[in-house]
Amino acid sequence: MERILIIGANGQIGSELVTALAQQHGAANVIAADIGTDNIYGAARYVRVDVLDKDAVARLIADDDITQVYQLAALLSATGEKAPLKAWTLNMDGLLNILEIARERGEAGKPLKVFWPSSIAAFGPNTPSVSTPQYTIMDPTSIYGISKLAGERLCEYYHAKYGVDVRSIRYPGIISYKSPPGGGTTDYAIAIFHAALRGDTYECFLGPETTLPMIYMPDAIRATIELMDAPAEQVVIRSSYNVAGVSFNPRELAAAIQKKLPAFRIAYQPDSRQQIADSWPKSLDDSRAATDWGWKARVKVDEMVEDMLANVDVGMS
Ligand code: AKB
Repeated sequence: MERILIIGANGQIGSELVTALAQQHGAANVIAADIGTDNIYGAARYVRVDVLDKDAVARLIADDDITQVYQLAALLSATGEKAPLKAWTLNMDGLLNILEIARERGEAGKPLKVFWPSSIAAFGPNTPSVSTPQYTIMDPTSIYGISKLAGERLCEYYHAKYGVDVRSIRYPGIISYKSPPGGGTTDYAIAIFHAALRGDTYECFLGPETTLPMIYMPDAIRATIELMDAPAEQVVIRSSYNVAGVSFNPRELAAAIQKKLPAFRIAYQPDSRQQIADSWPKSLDDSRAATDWGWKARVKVDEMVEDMLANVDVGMS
């Protein structure tokens, strides 16, 4: 029986992962943790804890006999640029605290399986941008991307040196309707749906031809759970796996929305996020995830657009 802790549970991925893991393992075996007082999503027991407080997290893990931790607390790319030191501290020390706890518990005969999200932000301007390989040049330019690349190296190090069973995915931009976007460069692909449903012209902060890898939330959650459920010997890569969903640019996404809402209009006003997006891949080669643990994306753009338009709650935006 698994006992699961999700740190950063009120964020975009956490909010949906809590529900999926509670369904899979039973709500009594899942703890949602975050720094706020509110249990926003309510599918599991909620505990207020800061991932930067290592002793408090270690106590929680010991007291509740936790066997799996999802460490999702982070500042994303756009927010990170506004507070680089805060982003570095949260993103690196948060991960290091969890890896250290996993090392200590492993040495005490109580292994802790860890999931940590990397991102397409770990790549940079000199990375081949089309069908970006699993192993390639990585020269991230945002503080968020630098923290993701460093985090990947830490994950591989803790696995090689201490045998920590840590697993990771380089998430593309994740599109979802249940929680608001969280300060990323790919947020436009969520905000555009809110504007379309409100009947507003969407002013896009990226230019029309800015193609980026994206993934719809159900595929992202399935990838995460499939990786965590894979037998350890199949998880050959312990830095982080490329996982692809779909790739499109704002002009193409707007056109897909216009098929359903012909009156929808988009205008372009690129800001500082354009520079971040320009340094990221356009599409990913995820063949290692396919070969090693059977990953295959399912959701296509038109299906995603239809589902978003049917489910986005404009009251939330
Ligand atoms: C961001 O835009 O910062 C994130 C990411 C791609 O990691 N969505």
